[in-house]
Amino acid sequence: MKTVFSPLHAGHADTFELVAGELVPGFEKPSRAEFIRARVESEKLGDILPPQEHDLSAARKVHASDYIDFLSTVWSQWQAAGHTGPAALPYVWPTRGLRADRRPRAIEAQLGYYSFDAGAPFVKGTWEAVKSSCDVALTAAGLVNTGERAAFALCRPPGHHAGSAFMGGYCYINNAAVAAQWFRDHGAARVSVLDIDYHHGNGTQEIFYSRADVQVLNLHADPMAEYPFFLGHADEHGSGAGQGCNHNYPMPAGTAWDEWSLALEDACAKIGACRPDVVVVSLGVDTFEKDPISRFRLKSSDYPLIGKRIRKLGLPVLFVMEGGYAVEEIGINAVGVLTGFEGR
Ligand code: SP5
Ligand code: ZN
Repeated sequence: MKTVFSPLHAGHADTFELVAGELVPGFEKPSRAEFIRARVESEKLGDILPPQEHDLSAARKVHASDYIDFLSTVWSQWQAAGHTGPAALPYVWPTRGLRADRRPRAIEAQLGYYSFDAGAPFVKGTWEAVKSSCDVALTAAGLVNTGERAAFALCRPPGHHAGSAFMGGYCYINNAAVAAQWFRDHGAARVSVLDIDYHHGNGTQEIFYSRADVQVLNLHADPMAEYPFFLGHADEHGSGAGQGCNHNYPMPAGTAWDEWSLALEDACAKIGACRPDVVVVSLGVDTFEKDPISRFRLKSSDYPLIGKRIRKLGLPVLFVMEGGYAVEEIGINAVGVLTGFEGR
């Protein structure tokens, strides 16, 4: 299987996030992508290709155009405002009781207007990394569309928490959603997005919630107890034309392969029933037992079994990298899914 990777991810570095009332170095750091790339090489998964540059029209099909414009100008606006902090972060949001129909000029306010948490920091190289991550997904989608059985988009930063007009949870552009839409626009009648990251892919769900042409399935930690908290319950089935096309599998802390694999089995049956032309897998490996911010208990030996089950669908597959923060093992686990898919 071919991998698409961009070195531009590395400019999104030295970020910060709030953990338990303290600003700490971001868990979503450059070494994540480097460990995965190294494992792709050492396992001889296949060629590693640079992304082709795409314009932003594909991203604008799932994101509001003003949101994409905002992302591309955050850093220059932040600089122009004279801010000197190490990262641009929001601290105020138009929640219930405030007005969301007016977008203030101040960059501090725009950061809150276009986000749902303080988990998507901006530094100097963030936009270039975000743009390249989207290019990586689109380039890998192109490989699948021209006959590859599967491809690996080694995206960084990740994307599944980003919605039509908001960032959050380390995510800016929803790479998997952009790719799913791209498949729709390039011959696929139906697409399934299977999200196996530990956290619910609230952005992907929001983007496709009322659509029948993109099925969305999420296996994740129960939002009653875990981030992103405000979406991802089992009773969210889609709306309007999309009724019945969204499936959530919230699971408790401590979930291991025996239970997790039952959810995967059910999700795969629903994908089979949908008969999509292609499957996009939002591949997070923060379900790992040693993940520093998560509470599932998958083992490294479980990841190839995930790939093996996805292979059994008998469909073209685009793997899009999402989360995973146990940096030492992230390559073993992510590439384990891919070698499992390839039957080795
Ligand atoms: C793509 C992805 O996996 N995004 C995850 C965003 C999670 N943000 C909330 C992190 C909460 C961290 N809690 C730390 C507990 C440390 N013991
Ligand atoms: Zn995650």
